[in-house]
Amino acid sequence: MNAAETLPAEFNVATWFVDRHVEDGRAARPAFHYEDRVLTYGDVQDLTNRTGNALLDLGVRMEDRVLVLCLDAPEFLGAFWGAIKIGAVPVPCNTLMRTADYVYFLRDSRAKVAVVSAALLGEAGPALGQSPFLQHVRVAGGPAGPYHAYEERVARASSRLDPAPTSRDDAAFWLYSSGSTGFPKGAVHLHHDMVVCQETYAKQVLGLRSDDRCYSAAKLFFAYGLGNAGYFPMGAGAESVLFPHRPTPESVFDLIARRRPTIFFGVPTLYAGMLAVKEAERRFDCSSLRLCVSAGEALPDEIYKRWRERFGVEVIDGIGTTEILHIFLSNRPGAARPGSSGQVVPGYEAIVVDDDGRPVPRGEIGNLRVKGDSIMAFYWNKHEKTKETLFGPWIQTGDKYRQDEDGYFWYAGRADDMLKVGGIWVSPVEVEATLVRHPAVLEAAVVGKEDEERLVKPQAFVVLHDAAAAGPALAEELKAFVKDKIAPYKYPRWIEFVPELPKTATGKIQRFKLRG
Ligand code: 3UK
Repeated sequence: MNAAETLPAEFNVATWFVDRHVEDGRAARPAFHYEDRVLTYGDVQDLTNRTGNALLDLGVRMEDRVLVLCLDAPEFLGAFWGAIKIGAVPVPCNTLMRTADYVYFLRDSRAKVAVVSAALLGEAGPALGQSPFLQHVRVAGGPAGPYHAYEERVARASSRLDPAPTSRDDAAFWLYSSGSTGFPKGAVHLHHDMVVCQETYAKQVLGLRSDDRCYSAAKLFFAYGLGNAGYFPMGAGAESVLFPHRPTPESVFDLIARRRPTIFFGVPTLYAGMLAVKEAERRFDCSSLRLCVSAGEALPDEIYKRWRERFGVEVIDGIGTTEILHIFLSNRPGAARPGSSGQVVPGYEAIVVDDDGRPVPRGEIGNLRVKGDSIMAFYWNKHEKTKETLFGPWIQTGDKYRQDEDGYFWYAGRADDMLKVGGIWVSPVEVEATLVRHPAVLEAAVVGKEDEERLVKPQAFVVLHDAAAAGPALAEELKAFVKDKIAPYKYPRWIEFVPELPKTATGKIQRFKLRG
């Protein structure tokens, strides 16, 4: 699908996902279920318009960035769509990060305004004074501390707002993506990108309809969750269940039983955790589900099989990336090859190439390249990274893949050292750099190791200043040390003390020699 052929040159994507439903008479239909509230499509438009006006009042103009540090809650929807409707650029960010990460996001994006959920102020608060660009903070969903309350300002703003005359190719929003070295990269997405994902994956693979109800354990700030729980159900005029808390296996089952979604979106680690809940199929009514989706890392075929046996519904695995915005290779309901990432989603093209960019013979492993009109325009202020990633209309994802005779794609690892842990990026370099901040540690190397579910978790090999200090107590101390210093999900689940690390002649750690 090419947006230049299907969308008008002047196009504001908020009119497509928000205003269209009200214009077509669906204002009273439920859109979002949040705690014990229901937001109708009319409410979403009202929130969008009021937030847009509140941002205009603060001096936010077209192309200005607005940091969205929000839980899956109404303020996320208001800030995201309100900013887009005035032609500004919302930048949702990961709510699991630490203060230093938020300082970076604020400075790199040069956001003028930040909308922050109150529950995140503890970690984000110290960052808010450290950006020369940030002028205003609005705090939502609880005590605003020294800042103004989002809800109060929104209630005072007008509910009438005309969309800014953006082009279909204007920047609409950014999403940060972590790399193996260096800081996260802001992937710049355009006004047409979400429409492309809606028309391809959501419509043609999920077959999303207005009578569907989506629930995504992956949060809205992830590219995966933003589609699953945000613009996909909105595009279809369907319903979405928002859950602002941590998705544990029990809480997710409970929500499915109470809220009765038709489609559930998870990551392999969560499916494994849910399968470990005894008697879950008897304790929780999951009969509302017509389809389950997995992405973020490869879904082991065992999990696919056990889930179908116990819950009578398929989990279809598909691969997406932040840069491509959503899923471009996917299994189809009823035609899955468990263990594979499925076939190309209609509207995209995918090829496997060698290191010179030439297609490899079918069945051979190479680098995955994808073409489609939802691919980011570029990485913000990362010109070299952009050039390493984009090749004309193609993008190289950094994944190794092989395609079988029937067109199914099989994941064969990463081209870099990056790890996907519970569906979220972990850079070994960052974990290593954190370990060596501990006074007992001389050097460290971090690699991925499969757990008993065949899902990758970080493992650290550590060289100590004093080898005699090695032992379970220090291992636990180092795990706690990492959890305390960087986003906790990055901590090494296993620590091996070793006398030295394998290195090249130039002193570079050879991580591949440590992989089990
Ligand atoms: C890996 C998979 C094997 C792969 C994502 C939108 O995960 C998403 O985006 P990220 O930028 O990570 C992308 C990378 O994750 N990956 C994702 N899914 C799979 N590997 N099988 C899979 N099914 O390395 C890819 O390059 O965080 C974004 C929509 C869905 C998503 N999963």
